Amino acid sequence: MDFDLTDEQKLVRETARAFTDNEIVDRARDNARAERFDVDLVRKIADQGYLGAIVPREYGGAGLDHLTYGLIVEEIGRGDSAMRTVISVQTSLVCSAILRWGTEEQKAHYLPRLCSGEWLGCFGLTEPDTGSDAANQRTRARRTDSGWVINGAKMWISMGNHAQVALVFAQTDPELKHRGLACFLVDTDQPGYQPQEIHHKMGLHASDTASIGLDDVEVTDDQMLGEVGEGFKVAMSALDSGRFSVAAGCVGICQGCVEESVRYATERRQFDRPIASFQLVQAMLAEMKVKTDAARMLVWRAGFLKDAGRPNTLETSVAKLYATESAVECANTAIQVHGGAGYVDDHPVERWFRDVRVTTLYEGTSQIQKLIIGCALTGINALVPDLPEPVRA
Ligand code: COS
Repeated sequence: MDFDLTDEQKLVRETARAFTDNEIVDRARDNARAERFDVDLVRKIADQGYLGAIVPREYGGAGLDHLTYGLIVEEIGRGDSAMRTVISVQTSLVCSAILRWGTEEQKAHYLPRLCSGEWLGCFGLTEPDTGSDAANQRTRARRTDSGWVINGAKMWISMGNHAQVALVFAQTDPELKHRGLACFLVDTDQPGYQPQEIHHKMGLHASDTASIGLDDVEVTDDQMLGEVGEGFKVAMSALDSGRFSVAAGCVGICQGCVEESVRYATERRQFDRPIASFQLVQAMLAEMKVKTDAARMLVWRAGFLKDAGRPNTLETSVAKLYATESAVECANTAIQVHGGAGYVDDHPVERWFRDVRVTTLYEGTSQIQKLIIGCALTGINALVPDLPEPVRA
């Protein structure tokens, strides 16, 4: 087993680290305070090639492997989860879905624009009444002579107000349950696409979050991504990449918590000595360090499996579960190390604490990750109402 990164991976990581420190860190607090979705910064991130890191070069991407993509996302995640969310949504949820399920025409049309940042994309799966039970879509797509008409509503959609293209999941035939779902590439300037900003979030204040009304949105057949009935698999495969990306971003938060806490603890003096000299403070630093390293290893393992083309849904859920929960704990611990200073936004730990909380909720709650893991271990899907025959017997 080789834990060394290649020279290219090291270079990409160093570049992403420098970019984060030079361009993102200083703006993160001001953008959060102003609740500003920083389009200028998004453009810079796009110019770095970070919006299409895993998209092949022929479609305008950087053609990098997943492990390297994870290194970039970790660095950006350390700087600002709001900007990391842009990368995760654009690259993992939108680009990876188009790459895997799109026709040649769809790939050629959408991917270069998304990778360059000319367009942003969003992922319309969650609805006001449909969260964890993603198959149970209330949004409907009705067949017409010329294509489809979509009606429904989406909720908690990152970049829903700024995106030019939205992946919209809709039910074509409720009797078919998850096998009736379809995914549509909706141009957001189409009549009937009605986004609204969601305010007063706990964190991610610099991230654009929307609720979206879909009122008689007419789409053509060639706006469908995949076939009728493949929508659920489009969503799940995209989430396999999205969860990896969220996990990598959370490793960045963990790492940031360690670095900021060590720095603060060595500078801050109490009882005539740096607080870093106290065993109870060192214990907190050690706990964060262990969680950070373990989370990173799990993310790297998931990335390795993706790059090897091997099944990785289980390992991705393990990484997502552990990295997000660890980041929540690290942010909490980092505030403890900072004491009162950690309770205001002079230090990034305050923002990390608020921003990280959503990561155990979105792209599948921790409870959903545990059910995916439990199902892989036992062969029993806890969400199926009737136990399969051999298990019942
Ligand atoms: N990739 C491709 N296909 C997948 C898949 C994956 N990772 N996971 C499941 N599928 C397929 C299954 O193979 C099955 O296919 P068939 O129809 O051929 O049998 C189908 O999808 C249904 O799978 P399953 O029975 O496991 O679905 P469930 O409804 O029991 O559970 C969970 C699916 C709970 C895992 C899913 O609904 C989920 O992830 N929910 C959370 C949604 C979420 O993350 N929301 C956040 C939105 S983004 S902010």
